[in-house]
Amino acid sequence: MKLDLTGEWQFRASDEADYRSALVPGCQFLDLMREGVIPDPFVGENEHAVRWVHDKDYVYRKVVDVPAEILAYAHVELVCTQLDTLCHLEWNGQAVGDAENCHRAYRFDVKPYLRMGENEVILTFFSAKRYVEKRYRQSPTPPNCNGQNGIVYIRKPQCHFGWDWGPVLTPAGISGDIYLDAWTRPRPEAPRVRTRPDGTGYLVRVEAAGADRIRLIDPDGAVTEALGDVADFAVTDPRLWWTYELSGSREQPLYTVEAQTLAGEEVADTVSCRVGLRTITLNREKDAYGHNFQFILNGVPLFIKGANYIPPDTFITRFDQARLDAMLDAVRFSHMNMLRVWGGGYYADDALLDACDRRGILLWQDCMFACQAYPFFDDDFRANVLEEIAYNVRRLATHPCLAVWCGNNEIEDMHMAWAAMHRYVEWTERFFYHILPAHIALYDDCTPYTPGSPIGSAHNRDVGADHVGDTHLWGVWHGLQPMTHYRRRMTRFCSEFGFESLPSMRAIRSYATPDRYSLHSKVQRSHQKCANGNDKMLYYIASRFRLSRDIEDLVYLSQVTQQACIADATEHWRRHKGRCNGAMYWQLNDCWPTCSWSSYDYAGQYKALQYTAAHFNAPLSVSLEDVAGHLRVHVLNDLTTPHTVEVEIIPFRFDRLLPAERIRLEVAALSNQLVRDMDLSGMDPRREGVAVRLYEHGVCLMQKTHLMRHERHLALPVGPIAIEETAEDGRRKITLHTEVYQRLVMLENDAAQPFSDNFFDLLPGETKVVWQDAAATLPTTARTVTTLRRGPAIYDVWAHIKVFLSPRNLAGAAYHGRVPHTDEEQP
Ligand code: BMA
Repeated sequence: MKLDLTGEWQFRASDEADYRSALVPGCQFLDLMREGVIPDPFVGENEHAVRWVHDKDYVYRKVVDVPAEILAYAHVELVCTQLDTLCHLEWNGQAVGDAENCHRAYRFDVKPYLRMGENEVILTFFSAKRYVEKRYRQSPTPPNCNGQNGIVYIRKPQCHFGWDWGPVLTPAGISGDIYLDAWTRPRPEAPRVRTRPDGTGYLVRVEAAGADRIRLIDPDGAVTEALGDVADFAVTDPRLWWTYELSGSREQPLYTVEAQTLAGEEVADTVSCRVGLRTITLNREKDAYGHNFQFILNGVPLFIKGANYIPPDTFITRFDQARLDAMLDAVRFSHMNMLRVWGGGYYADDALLDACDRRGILLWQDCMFACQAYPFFDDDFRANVLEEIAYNVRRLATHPCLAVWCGNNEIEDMHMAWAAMHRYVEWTERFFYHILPAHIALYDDCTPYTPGSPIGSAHNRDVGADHVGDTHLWGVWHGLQPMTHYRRRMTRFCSEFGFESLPSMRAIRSYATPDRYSLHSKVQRSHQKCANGNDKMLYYIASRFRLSRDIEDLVYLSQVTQQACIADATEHWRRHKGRCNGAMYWQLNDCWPTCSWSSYDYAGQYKALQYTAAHFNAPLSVSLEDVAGHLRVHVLNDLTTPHTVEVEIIPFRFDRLLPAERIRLEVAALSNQLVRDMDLSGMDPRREGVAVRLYEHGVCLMQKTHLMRHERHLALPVGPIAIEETAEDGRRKITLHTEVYQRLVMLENDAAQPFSDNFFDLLPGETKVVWQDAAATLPTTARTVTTLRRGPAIYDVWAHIKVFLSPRNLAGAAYHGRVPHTDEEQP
């Protein structure tokens, strides 16, 4: 029997006498906001004004009415699925235990302290910030480049202490479920399930200690069952789990496993999980280019297209199913087949895992260690994290979406900084190369493991090299390299690369008033956590466009610059599929409204990148490569079937179309094909371009444009875009028409829902229809490169110079701009 204890609680700072009302799950910040004690920390510069909150301890209290029937059970435990973080628990004034790890559940025996009727439960949360400061004073760790030193001592999302995209707001409280769990008869353990192909079928092996009966229920509800606590099920007609792009279906088939105890004929207890039938491996074999880094799903080599996922809210408990669904709709919209759950936040929670299982999105799961030296030599620390790992591996292992366990984020990348602390380096190797994989294998011996990201050929060897492992490439942005830099990198798998942009105006309006919109205002600067981030953004924008001082123009300019960079790199790596097998940009989402590398902002708005990713990630796609005055047109097919497509190549002047060419071809399964190599030397680079359309069954799948100069050097014509809006089947139909070429058209209106396409070019004479699932109250408007309010030219020049005046930027350029030396001969 369970008694839910979430809902209304009381709380107070430990130095106050009176309780206020609280909501669980939640945290002290949300409760203080609800009670009107603090303003919203996301607004203005409030983040700084509410810092005092971290310094205090908080007491959470609830009076629980315990019914007599619970007392009749032999065992009663208080279960907390997530406590954030340092917590002392009391039941009716008696200490029942302590918690110190936010990444695992805790169970406390409260049976001896229970009484019928009114009971009082008190959880005291101690300041994580003060604790970390104290531990650091006692025993300093190597410096943290992302905020407060010593945060490695606490097992809590490391980004709570600030990151280069996140605020310093350190929540404390009951952030998961909390309930009383009462039972008498022994219950089955959570089933451990292994699935493997067996001839044409699948074998499903289930072990569930303590179970009397195990059942397997197929996706249609047909039940097979076996008595005992171990069962082997032969599935003769398996319905395989695929990513949605390969399944062509929005829902993946899931099988349910139930482990039951029986009382005679009756079922006493059931523990269940959902599984998928699939194999996933990470191929790291030697090949012509070094060593591969390639995910293989059901025998099919994948090109991974995806992004890095950070905690979707600083105050995580308010990220609900509706927001998760909207975010994963964006992931599907942009044809991503994998998300990387980054190591400075939380392990994927059950809602994310279930949704990715259903939708067919793979997850790369980092263990929660990021960018720092952790004290693995400390026995208590190690015991604590191994407990956390065991808990999460058991929780995640049965999920078909789980593609890889990864030891950490960027720890090997940081060793330079620890030169004087050999003990850390030694133990980092011991932990991530030996202890951790052995520990994971105790609970999951099926999922691939990689010690860290990025990874080289061995510990601290070839990290960041192109012939082996995965890479985090920051030559563009942190390294100030030109946006085409990534074309020089032939990485085997790029698990991070990124470019910052401003969030939507919807997000900006949520934290700044119009008089504070300027990038130089204190508010905007406090919503930009990357050192010199705004300067870098302007620097890159000015390399392509003329700058504007208008914030709405800057939102547009930063977003179109971002999408161009990520599109160019991703398409380059996709064109070299087989050698490179994945491009996951940094980062999908935000934890608060901010300027960052995300494509999906905190307000749930798609940036230009989210829209463009729908084209550059599409499994059937056209890619335009410019090489020395030539344009190469490629068709990319990541699907397991051949496709007959038509490619239309349309040269155009900015005021009219020139004669086009249409090519029909069959592109084989899982392959790329070069369709045309065009010499562009006869074209006028300032007034002409080439558009390429990809058709299948007569339907235009996408259109891309190649221009020979950056926008600032083009003689773009100015002309109106006619916009007509009608309602059709409850959706908004937006019809656009133009007589002249329009570059990078951004549609805007006051509805929150995304458009079916945005940030596209319109050719002279083109009519295009865009859909939106919404009823906006104001008409849709279009912004293009020619509608921007250009600032003085000196502004562009200054943007170029200013970036190089910062020693920090120069150091970044030297470090990130290099191409690492490789020990191994490259072919
Ligand atoms: C990466 C990440 C993050 C960071 C991002 C942007 O390398 O792993 O730590 O936020 O770069 O700098």
